[in-house]
Amino acid sequence: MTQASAPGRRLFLALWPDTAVRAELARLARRLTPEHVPAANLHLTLVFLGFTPPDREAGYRAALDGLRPVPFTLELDRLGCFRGPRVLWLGPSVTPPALTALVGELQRRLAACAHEPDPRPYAAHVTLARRFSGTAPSYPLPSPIRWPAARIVLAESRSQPGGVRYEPLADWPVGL
Ligand code: 2AM
Repeated sequence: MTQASAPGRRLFLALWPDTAVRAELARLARRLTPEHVPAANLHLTLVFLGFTPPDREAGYRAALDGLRPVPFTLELDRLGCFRGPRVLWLGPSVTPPALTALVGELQRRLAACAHEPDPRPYAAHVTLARRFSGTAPSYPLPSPIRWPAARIVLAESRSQPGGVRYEPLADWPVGL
């Protein structure tokens, strides 16, 4: 007898780009490598929540109720590679204090729902490519991408035949 898998979905919180920023990120990724991720998948992870049963998801949503992040702008000017997963990423050489504070606040709120924070220090990055076979171009990027934070999204990561897709489930505006 096969056992049904427990219900739940793979979730994360991310800064979601608007159309213009997404287009800029996608243009850069396409220019850098044919192994770029689909434009629709571009985002900046804030907190990875992992596999989440429905009751836990409801708790997370309640804990994030009334979130009012302070506005900030990312200057994405630095390319790098995570060697193990062969990820090519774009990030800020200076992480805005408001972004660090936001990730801290999210972690505090989620800890109340027994979320276990990632023990690694937060590294703000946008994944531009996976299974990247090249060498990251030299730092700094000639023309940084400016990203005024506008929207935080609770997203689901779905594995599909064509590859992984990220589906926004809920969002919170920044600075309203
Ligand atoms: P990435 O930010 O390096 O691309 C959805 O899977 C998002 O959550 C992706 O952005 C992904 O990595 C990030 N992610 C996936 N697994 C993770 C993990 N175990 N720890 C932290 N972030 C993870």
